[in-house]
Amino acid sequence: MEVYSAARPCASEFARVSIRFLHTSDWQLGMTRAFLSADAQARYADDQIEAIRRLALTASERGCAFVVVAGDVFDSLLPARRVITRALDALATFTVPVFLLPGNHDADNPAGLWAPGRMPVPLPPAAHVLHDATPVQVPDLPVEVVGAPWPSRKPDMDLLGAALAPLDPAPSGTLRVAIGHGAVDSLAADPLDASLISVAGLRAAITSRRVSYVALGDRHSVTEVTERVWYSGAPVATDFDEADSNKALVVDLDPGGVAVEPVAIGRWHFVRRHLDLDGEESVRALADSLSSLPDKERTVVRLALVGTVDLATAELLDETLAAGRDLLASLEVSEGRSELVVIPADSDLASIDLSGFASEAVAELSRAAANSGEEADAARDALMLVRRLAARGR
Ligand SMILES: [Mn+2]
Repeated sequence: MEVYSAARPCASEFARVSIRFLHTSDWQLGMTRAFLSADAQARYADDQIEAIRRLALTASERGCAFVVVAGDVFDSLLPARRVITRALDALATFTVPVFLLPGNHDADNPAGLWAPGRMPVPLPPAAHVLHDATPVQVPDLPVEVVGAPWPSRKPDMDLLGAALAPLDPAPSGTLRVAIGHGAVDSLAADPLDASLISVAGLRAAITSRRVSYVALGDRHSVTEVTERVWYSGAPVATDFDEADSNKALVVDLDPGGVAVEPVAIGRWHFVRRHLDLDGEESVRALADSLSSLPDKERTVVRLALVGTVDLATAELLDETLAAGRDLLASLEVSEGRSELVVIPADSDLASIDLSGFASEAVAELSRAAANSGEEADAARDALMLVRRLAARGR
């Protein structure tokens, strides 16, 4: 393959070729999350678009010669028009070539957005969609990229392995960057998945100099598979259990080595806490830990609560959760994982200063509240209401 026209360097110059590029993936544009309120969802969508501009800025500030996006640029096959238009507008801020790979979420097929005529506005000139596995010359650089786009959501083969197998070794002095999407077999949850990427195959491709670096997408956390095979993780966190998202990778590559530096992009956080509540002190500790969270309006919290608490503690918990919901992107108490029992204590009832008929009613409610079931729940709610009314009367 003829890769240059003018000013072709001699072989000894080729040997010194060194290149810096930005590796990102899993933008998941258009993703919606059921647990986000409407305004938090809008903030998330805005931040995903802003992350594209931030990637462009990072590429230019860090002197990256090009950018690879290793799949799942969009979260669905055919996202809303507005999602695409905003994405393309942000893509136009890149000043270097950007190679976009269709992944499992945004597979390249006739029903998808990458099909001819589907884009509501033209792609910016810097953006190149990898529709097949033909090596593509990066303009003006001794670098080729070769991608393995997903034609469907469930391919029955190792697409990246198939893309790299027929390649000749990269011409001397040319660096070749492979771009793939999907789980590698060494980290797979399902070892029988036919689409798994063979790590042995990638190692063989690197050893035989068919490729110098493999840029992967699919895992949303920065993950080193081998020295020259990395997942970049998502630039904006998408879910719980992502150990290291909100990043992209600045990659320095030369024939002799590679240096990979994760850089911060996004600011969304997904936090899970399991708490054993036993009194007001434990709820105050929860309140403190919620109020010390950074980026609250971009933080999703899911609590699992267990323990036995009195009415005063349950009231404080309700207030704490209400305040948390005002500030956080989302605050949920996981129903399946929570087992919080509210049992009125004598101290709860002592604060209710009632006499006669009303006092007998409270005593009856408190007996009912000690049981379990719907009636007991109603009795506890009634007691909390009485406590609030009594407190207001004081
Ligand atoms: Mn993904």
